[in-house]
Amino acid sequence: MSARLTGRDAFLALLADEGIEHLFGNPGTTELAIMEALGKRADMRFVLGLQESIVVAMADGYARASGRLAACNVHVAPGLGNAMGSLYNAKFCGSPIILTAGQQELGHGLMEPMLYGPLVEMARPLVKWAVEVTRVQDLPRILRRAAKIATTPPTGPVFISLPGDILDGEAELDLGRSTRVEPAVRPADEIVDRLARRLLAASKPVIVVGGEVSRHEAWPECAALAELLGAPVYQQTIADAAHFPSAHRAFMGTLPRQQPKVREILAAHDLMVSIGGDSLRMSVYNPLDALPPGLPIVQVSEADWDIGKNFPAELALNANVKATLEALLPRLRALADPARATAARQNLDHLQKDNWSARRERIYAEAGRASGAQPIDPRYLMGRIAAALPENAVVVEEALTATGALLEVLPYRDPHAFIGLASGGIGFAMGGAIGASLALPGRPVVAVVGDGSAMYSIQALWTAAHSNLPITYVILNNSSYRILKERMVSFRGARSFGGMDLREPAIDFTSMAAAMGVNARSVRDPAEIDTALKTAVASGGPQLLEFVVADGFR
Ligand SMILES: Cc1ncc(C[n+]2csc(CCOP(=O)(O)OP(=O)(O)O)c2C)c(N)n1
Ligand SMILES: [Mg+2]
Repeated sequence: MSARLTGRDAFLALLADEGIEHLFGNPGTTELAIMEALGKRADMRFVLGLQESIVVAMADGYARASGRLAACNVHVAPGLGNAMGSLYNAKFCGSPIILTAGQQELGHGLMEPMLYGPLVEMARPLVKWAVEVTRVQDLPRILRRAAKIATTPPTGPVFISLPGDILDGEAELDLGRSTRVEPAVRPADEIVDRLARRLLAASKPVIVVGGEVSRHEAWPECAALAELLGAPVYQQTIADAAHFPSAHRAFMGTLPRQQPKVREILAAHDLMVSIGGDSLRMSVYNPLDALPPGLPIVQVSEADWDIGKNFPAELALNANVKATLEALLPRLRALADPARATAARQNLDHLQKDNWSARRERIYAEAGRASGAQPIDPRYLMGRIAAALPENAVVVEEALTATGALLEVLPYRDPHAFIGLASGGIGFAMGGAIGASLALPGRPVVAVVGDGSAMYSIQALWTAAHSNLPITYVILNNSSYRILKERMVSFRGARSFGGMDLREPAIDFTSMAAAMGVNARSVRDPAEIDTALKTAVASGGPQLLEFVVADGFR
C-alpha cells in the first residue's frame, strides 16, 4: 500500500515499524525536519543527549540491555566525529543500532558549506553498512535493509546519511515490511554427533563462554554442558555481560587478560570449548600467546569472522549457541557411559574448592580487613556494592582498576544484570546506563564508574535527571587515572605520573551533579557505604554517590 509522504515522516514511520520506541539524538539545523516530524508521533520518544558520544552510548546501552534494535541520530560531520568513540564501542559489542546523521542537501554539499563532510566514508570502518540516501523513493528499501543488517547475526551498527532535501522531499511511497533473519541456526545431526564425540574424547575439557550465551539466554544449556562434561567454565577475557550463572559450581570466574596467566590456566586442559565469543581477546601485547601450544579448540559461534581468527579451531561451527547446545545435550547424554558421568560429578565436586563462589568467600574475608580504611579501599567497596544492591539491579561497569575486584564478588543472577566496559574505549557507562534503564524499566541501574571515565561524558547526568530515571551513579573518586600509574610502574618500571592526576583543582562531583539536577552525596567514611547505596537505589530516581577511594600511590 503506498501513500504520498515526506521523507521525514517516512523515516520515522519506518523506524517505528521496525520497533523503535526511543530515538536518541542531538539535533542541529539539518535535523530540524526530523524534529518537526517527531512532534506528530506519540509512539516515539526523543531522548536528548548533550553530546553525540553520549547519544550513541545511550543507544548502545539500550541495545545491549534489550538485545533489540536501537536508533540514534547525530548532527552532520562534527556530530558524527564526536560519536566515533562510542560507535567503536558499539561495533565491538555487536550492538544492533541504526545510526543516522543529517547531511547538507544533495548538491549543496558540493559547494563545501559549513558542517559538510564525507559522512559515509567517516562511518564506514565502524559499521556493517554505510549509505547516503539520494532519492526519497529509496528510503524504505534503505531503512528496511539497514534494520535487517543491524539485527542479523553477527549483529552490529549501520549508518545512514540523510540529506536535507531527502527529508523534506515528497514521493509516493510504499513503506514495505520488516525482515528479521531467524538466528536459531543449528548444525546438521551428523555435525552435532561429531561435536558430541569430540567433547567426550577429551578427558580434561575447559569451557569458555562469551557474549552470545547471554544474548541468546543460553545459561541453562551451558550449565548442563558443564555438568555433563564435568568441565570448569570461565567467562571470556572480555567481561562485557553476564555470560554464566556465577553461583554455579562449575563457574571459575573471568579469564584474565594477561597472556601468560591465561596460558597457565588453559595448560591444565586437553580441549578448549569456546562457546559464543572471541574467547581469548587480549588487551596489551605480550610475546607469549594466550593459547598453550597444541591445545585443540572446538568453537561454536554465530560470528564467522571470530571463528579460528587467531588460533585454528579443530571443529568450528558457525551456528547459534542455544540451538546447537539444545541439539547437543541429548546426544551427549546418549553417548556418555556411566563411568564418564561419575568422573564428571567428581570433577565438579573437586572444582568447588576453588570456584568463583569459594574464592568470593575468601575475598570477602580478606577485604573485610580494610573495612576501616580511609580513603576507602576499592576492593572493600566492591564487596559492599555486591552485597547491598537489590537482586534485580542491573550493573553498568566502567570501573577500570576496580573492575577485577567487582567481577570477583558481583553475582550474575540473570543474563541482563551486567553490562561491562568492553572495547576499552572509556566514556560509555554514563550514557550507557541511561539506555539500559530505558530498556529495562522497573529495574534499578547502578553505574560503577571511575572518576576519570565519568568525566568523558559527565553531562549524561542531565539526561538522567531530565528523564527521571532510576540510575545510581557510583563514582570511584581516586583523583587519578590510577590504571595508567599502575601500568607505568609494572610495564615500564618508571614512576613518571605527569598527566595522570585529577587534582588541583579536585573535581567536585557532587556540585556537578547538583548543577544538572541529580541528587548527590559524597562518602568518605566506609561505615556509611551500605546506607548510602541502599538509600540512593531505593529513591527510584537519579542519584550520584561519590566514594573517595585510594589511588594506591599516595
Ligand atoms: C576513549 C579513551 N581515551 C583514553 C583512554 C586511556 N585510558 C584508559 S584508562 C584511563 C583512565 C581511567 O581513569 P578512571 O576512570 O579514573 O579509572 P582508574 O584508573 O582511576 O581506576 C585512560 C585515560 C581510553 N581507554 N579510552
Ligand atoms: Mg580514577
